[in-house]
Amino acid sequence: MKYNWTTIKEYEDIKFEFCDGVGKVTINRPRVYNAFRPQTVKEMIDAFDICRERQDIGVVVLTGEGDKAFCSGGDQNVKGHGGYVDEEGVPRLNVLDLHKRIRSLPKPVVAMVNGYAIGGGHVLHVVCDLTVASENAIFGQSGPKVGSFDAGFGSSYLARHVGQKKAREIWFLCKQYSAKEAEDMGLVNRIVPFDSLEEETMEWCQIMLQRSPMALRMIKRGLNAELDGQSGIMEMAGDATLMFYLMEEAQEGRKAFLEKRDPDFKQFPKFP
Ligand code: S0N
Repeated sequence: MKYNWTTIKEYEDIKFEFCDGVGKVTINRPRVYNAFRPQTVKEMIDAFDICRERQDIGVVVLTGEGDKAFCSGGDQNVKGHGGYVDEEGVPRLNVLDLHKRIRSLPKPVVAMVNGYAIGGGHVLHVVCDLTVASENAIFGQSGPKVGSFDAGFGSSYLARHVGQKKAREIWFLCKQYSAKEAEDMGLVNRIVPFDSLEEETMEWCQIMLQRSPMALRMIKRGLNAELDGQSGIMEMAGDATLMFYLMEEAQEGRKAFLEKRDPDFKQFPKFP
């Protein structure tokens, strides 16, 4: 099935499109197997910020262009002293900011893995909420082979998916794993033939779009909070405040202040 994707915003390194409640971010650097440079990451961060703001986007899909790679991690051509060097010559590791954006986005993010998810590209799918992969997808970390590592979400959150022993194996050996192996170790939610990848992913998105957005948001917050310490609690607490602001009880406090009277909180139930 073909989807009627419309462009949300034009970028140099990514495509950013919309269809039926779904925002799709596609890393568009197939010549380097969708490796990211600082510019790519900057554009993805911008697209994810737009996804956060737009009311008509309920779910975000992250993918790579073509049938070879989802993402092959940091672009080795621009790796310099202290990070990946941008146009101004500044070395950056701004992909970490993207990880935080994906994790704190109050909407589900689905990695649609269409080929290699390697190195920092593997970390990107690990950070997403769900992974739908094509049969030709290949997963793995390569850091210790090429002189990098991600001791953040790429390790600790990975271990939550696959367990400590397997996470250490993935990082220490830098082997590559088939889609089936990745599914067996809990890294992938669903595998489909390459030709059905977008259709299946969109089906999953449409199911989530039928669900309560606030319920999905709070589940994501709760699952994150367990791992994210004080910042995870802060995000969940922020949403609790948001919901409180929607209640008459909170509105009574504000109204009383503006009307220069004592608030009447006695009228509100004390749930057991
Ligand atoms: C993906 C691999 C296994 C595919 O192998 P295959 O099929 O043999 O194809 P190739 O001929 O190797 O590749 C095709 C063309 O694509 C280019 N290319 C592939 N990957 C990259 C890349 N990462 N950067 C630049 N170019 C790439 C090839 O050069 C080739 O081009 P031509 O035809 O012109 O020669 C295989 O390609 C592979 O192993 N790729 C490298 C994977 C890798 O090691 N990636 C980097 C790992 N490190 C990171 O990602 C660090 C990320 C990071 O910044 C970070 C920092 C702090 C905290 C967290 C992170 C994080 O996110 O991890």
